[in-house]
Amino acid sequence: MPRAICLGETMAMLTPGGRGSLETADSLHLGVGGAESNVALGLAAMGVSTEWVSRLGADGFGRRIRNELERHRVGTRGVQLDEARPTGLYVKVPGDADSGTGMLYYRSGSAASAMSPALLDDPEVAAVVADAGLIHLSGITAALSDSCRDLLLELLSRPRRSGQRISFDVNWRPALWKGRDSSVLQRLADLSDIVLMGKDEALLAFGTDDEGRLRELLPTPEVLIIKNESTSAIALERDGARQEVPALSVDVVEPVGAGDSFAAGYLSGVLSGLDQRLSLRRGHVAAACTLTVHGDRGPLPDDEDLDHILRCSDEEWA
Ligand code: KDG
Repeated sequence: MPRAICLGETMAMLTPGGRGSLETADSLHLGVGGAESNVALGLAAMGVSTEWVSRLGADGFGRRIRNELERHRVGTRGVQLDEARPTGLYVKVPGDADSGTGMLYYRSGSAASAMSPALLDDPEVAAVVADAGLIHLSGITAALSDSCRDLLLELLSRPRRSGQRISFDVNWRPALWKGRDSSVLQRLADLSDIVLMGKDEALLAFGTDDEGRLRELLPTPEVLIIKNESTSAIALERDGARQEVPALSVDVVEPVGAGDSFAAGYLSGVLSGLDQRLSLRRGHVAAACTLTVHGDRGPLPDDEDLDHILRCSDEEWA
């Protein structure tokens, strides 16, 4: 199976103890969180050989993040250490399904925000990029800094070796785009091969959630994946084919990370040569596993159960 790399910032993640508010919590739980490394962990858990490319502070948080990824069989040879800047931090304040979940970022000036096109000249990074069958990126990186945006533009503009694909998750994060020009997202998405977005994100990032209009705005990618909240996911192929697969109905504990799990499930399906329908189903199963837990990623069914779920009839699925 082709190898994958996921490039983007990962932060130390703090969650109030007892899942209470920051005002009353007397402890903070320390974990690890980042959209692209969540996808890397999900891909590795689904048997895809995966490397994570990024930049961490040369501090305890950075070492912890690196260890955590390696512990889950995600390669880190393309991770640079920054002696001058810290690892980013974010605080996740869980809410209920209605009030949503709060995210507080402490990442401006972080080691990862200093990534630039020069990262691609690092021999280790160049080697993993050259070897990758799939390169997964997200709109979050473009929002971190001008140099991060330029890194994505450079990576996406370079000629790809035959068969190498780029997936791009729009990952709309309004807090990161404040005071920055988000119109670059359309260019980045249109330079990619597989574009993933929520219907709500499409409206906010591209001004429309109409399928036809989105295809007009993004004519180049071989497929656009549009996730319709908890209802369904749609694959719109360049040749006009359309496949819609209903989502699994689950009791949501916390939504953070479910989009990344969906991406990992879907992309692992594509890398294994599954068709759009089965790849979308894989995405839904992985997302459901994450929606039903507090962390950024839920435990997956074993291969046999997963295969059984994927191959069930449409009636059994819905
Ligand atoms: O998708 C989950 C991410 O939102 C979380 O891990 C933090 O990377 C993160 C971000 O930038 O929001």
